[in-house]
Amino acid sequence: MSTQFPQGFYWGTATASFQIEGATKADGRGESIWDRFAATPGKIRTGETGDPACESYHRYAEDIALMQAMNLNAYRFSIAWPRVIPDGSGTVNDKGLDYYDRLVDALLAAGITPLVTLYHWDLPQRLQDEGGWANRASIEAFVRYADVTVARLGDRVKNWTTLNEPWCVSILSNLIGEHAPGLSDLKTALQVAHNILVAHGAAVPVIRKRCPDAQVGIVLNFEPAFPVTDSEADRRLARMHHATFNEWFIGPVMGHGYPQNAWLDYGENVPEVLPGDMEIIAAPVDYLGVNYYTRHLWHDPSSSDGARVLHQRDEGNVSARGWEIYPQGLYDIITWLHKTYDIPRFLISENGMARDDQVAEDGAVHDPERISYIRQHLEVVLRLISEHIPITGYMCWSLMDNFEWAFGTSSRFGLAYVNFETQERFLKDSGRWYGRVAGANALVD
Ligand code: IFM
Repeated sequence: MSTQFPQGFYWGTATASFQIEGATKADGRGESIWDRFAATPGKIRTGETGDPACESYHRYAEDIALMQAMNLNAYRFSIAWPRVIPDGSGTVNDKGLDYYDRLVDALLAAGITPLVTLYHWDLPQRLQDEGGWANRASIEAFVRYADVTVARLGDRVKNWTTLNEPWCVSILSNLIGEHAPGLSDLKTALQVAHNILVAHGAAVPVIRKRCPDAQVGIVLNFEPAFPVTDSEADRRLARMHHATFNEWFIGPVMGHGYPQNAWLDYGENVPEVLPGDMEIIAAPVDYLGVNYYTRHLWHDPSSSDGARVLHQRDEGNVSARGWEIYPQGLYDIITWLHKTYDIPRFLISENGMARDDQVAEDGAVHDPERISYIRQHLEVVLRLISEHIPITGYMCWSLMDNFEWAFGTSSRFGLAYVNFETQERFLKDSGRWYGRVAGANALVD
């Protein structure tokens, strides 16, 4: 198999506004649900807030220099809605948009294509006070925010993603409660999941109208699920994970609706769906962003007596987050998506590894496990491309260590190391290696 990637392949990294920008009160930015959540004692493992994060609001030129040092030709980042419309639905804050103007111009001047995500979780707090995504008013507010933002940047930004990981926005944030706003209610979570998909679908034509030559898509996170044994209980758990985690989001977006098994299982908690919603959600997209990190194994010990073991977690092969490293899962997910849905193009919009990085005596960060992780996943990408599946690029999560949500700065994913005391950033071994790969447009040693 060739180690060469197609010409024009996007080599990049991904970040999100709240995770890197800092400056949470600068230039009229409003409060987001993550400001409120992070300021609540006990919510963030290391007790940090979004300030200073990586101070990218002021240090974006340093970030771009890192990208240039890695020969990257694309950058996936998100826009902070509360910078653009501080209370979510009221006055537009030009100073917030000015920041993204500067960032986009600097990226283009460096030969780096901006891939912009409109919503990576920093909902304006005022909208949450009015019910958040469970309130349909947020849909309208999001569409207006998308319109305003694309109107300003659409002359230069041609790649637009509506949302990042609606599973996290809904289930992780409103049922599991690990993310802002930190609720624990299934009915709310499912209504959030539905409304945010409607917001995605409603924004797609608005983005196209403002930017007729735009490529518009959505980013979903996927996890293939496997039963540990061949017991019916384990198989059912794996099936339901697939339905609720994967199909629940991609199904409606691609016009297949919600998976019936999960819909029945959710019983009276299913969301209210208004006439026309499913058609809105299924607005045609140009690409699907796939975020992939790990697989999920399911086991019910109480009903697996005598059952044959099918899949076992490889305990010696996990990241610092405890996520099993399973590159084959990326192959499984993309081939399943390709066969099941009519998806024009794929972008690997996130993939990367948390590691307990330490600065060595020689002043460098040696992270061979991360290199191996990325290499194995890039081998899968090459295999998929050789099977004629259109994959346009690979965005490593992440450009640099950053504010990893409930884990604060304790969970490092960066290709660049960040000293959070001094804000000094420099490439780890993985960043240098990734730069050689991007420069050669091929999987090199
Ligand atoms: O940091 C997150 C990112 O914001 C969304 N996808 C997963 C990453 C690692 O947890």
